[in-house]
Amino acid sequence: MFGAALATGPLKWARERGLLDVALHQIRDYATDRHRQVDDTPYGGGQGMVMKPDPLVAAIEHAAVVDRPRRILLAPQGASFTQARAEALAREPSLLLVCGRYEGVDARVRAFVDDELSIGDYVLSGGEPAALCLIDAVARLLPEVVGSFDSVESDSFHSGLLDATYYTRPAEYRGWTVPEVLLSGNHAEIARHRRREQLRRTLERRPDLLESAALSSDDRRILRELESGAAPATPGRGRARGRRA
Ligand code: 9D3
Repeated sequence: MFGAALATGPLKWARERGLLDVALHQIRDYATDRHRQVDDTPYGGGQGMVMKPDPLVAAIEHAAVVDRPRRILLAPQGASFTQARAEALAREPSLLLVCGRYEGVDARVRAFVDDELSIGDYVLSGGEPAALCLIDAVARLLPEVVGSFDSVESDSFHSGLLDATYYTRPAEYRGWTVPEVLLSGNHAEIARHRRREQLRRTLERRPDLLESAALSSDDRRILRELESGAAPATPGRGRARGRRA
């Protein structure tokens, strides 16, 4: 599951340059019984299986000996993994990501980790895809990994707003046009247009983000204007507006 993801794009690039090192440990390798069993039936009954503490903690302790990593259990009941968490984890010299399977892990394993994190409110079949999301989000914040510091700075979630809309050639595609202002070459106008688009989309799609976004007094004025439904001077935004007759 990890092979292709770690061998593609920025993760591959970072590993080739020694900026990122990922070691994989197979929990079953730490099982000591004849059947190499890592799971068992839950005390108290119920369906499904629970990961036994012993092979899992043995794996954690084996993996943790060298560089004293921050130990993170990926779990549906964990705290939300956010961009702020990614930024904090990117400052850690080393991370140990523990991936569970089955219905969950024996509750006593929690005493052997520092944090429990979830990537969102949906059900995965294990912690591995969540660990890959975490690795991707954290690795791209490492110094020198993403080409320019600028592109990280301007990312959505840095400002706390959604991205503006983007367009590339052709200027007209199947009757759909590009907002005039983007073709104008007027960079101040373009910056204003993009900020307005960010605010408009965030208000429309993720109003919850506005509560913690870094907003200027100009932004607040634009938001009041958008909320009052005042027709903005924003060509090309919808089908009716942007499409040629
Ligand atoms: C909350 C669902 N549980 C009760 C029905 C069972 C359960 C489902 C899926 C227990 C573990 C799992 C496996 N998921 C993860 O290990 C997991 C996860 C996820 O499912 N969603 C979001 N983030 C994460 S991080 C690890």
